Amino acid sequence: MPQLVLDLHHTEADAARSLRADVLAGLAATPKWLPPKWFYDARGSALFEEITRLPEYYPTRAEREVLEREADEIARVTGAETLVELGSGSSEKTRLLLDALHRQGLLKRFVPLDVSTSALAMAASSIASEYTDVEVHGVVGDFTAHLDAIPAVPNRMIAFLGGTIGNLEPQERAVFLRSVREALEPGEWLLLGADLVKDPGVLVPAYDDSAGVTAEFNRNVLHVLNRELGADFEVEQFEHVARWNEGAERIEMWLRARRAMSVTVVELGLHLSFAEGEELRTETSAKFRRQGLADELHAAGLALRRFWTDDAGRFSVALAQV
Ligand code: AVJ
Repeated sequence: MPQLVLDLHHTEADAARSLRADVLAGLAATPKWLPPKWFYDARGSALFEEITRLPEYYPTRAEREVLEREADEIARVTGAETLVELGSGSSEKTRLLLDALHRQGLLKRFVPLDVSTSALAMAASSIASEYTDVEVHGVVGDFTAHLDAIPAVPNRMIAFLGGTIGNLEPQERAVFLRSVREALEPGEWLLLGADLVKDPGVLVPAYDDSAGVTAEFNRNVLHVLNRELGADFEVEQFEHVARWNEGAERIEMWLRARRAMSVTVVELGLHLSFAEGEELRTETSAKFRRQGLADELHAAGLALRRFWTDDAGRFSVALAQV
């Protein structure tokens, strides 16, 4: 029987508290906004999986191309014995890394960290049953708060894939990268997937697909608020908007009120109104350049050692060392 351990640093009650705080702060602001982490209930996670298979959404395929090509090199350069994965997700790309580390006789331990207990338990148990000689130590936690819960064992690599780093604001990114640096010992590694700046003619359709899946994904956050907080958003009265913010070099997703509306959030005692055409920001997805990433890593005490992109130069995987 493989060894499987789960540590809880984040409960349903913590999640409920932080949802309330986020909604109170975001819906009181001008313009209104919500953090993208609340997209991912069961339906939102399924919609995101569907997004990763859309013809317009290149990041998942581009990152997989890099990992397929470079996984052995990543294992050779890092010599990592423990792979820590932040936001463990579907773990299909994780397997490329686990396999490479395993082939080279390095892999001792896998540490998936995710806010969702159910997603984590599923990922952890399927890896534990497939890699029977590997210890699986799952951590239920928030990657912006619980990196200190990563077990203190030698030769670790933290993988943060998918481009999720882009969801953080520059200041949040600086704090996050610092906390990665602080969780690691000198010589240990960060493997970072980051989407790159490119033609808005490619970027915008990736966030506004012709099948309308991203539109459903975007509106899903309102379903989450209706269910979790007793809100009464008329979800279909909000139109999906994706636009490229040239100055900030980021994609933004918004929900635009088709007409004037009032909304009550019963559990927060909150009444709000939307003017016709008013927009609520639901996600920012920053896009990067090699030098900017190197600078941000350096500012956090991390040195960029390798930098790869897919053949089309759309998406990057960076390997940095403390
Ligand atoms: C999972 C945060 C990387 O920003 O591309 C996909 C989420 N949003 N389509 C991204 C997302 C709209 C995705 N990340």
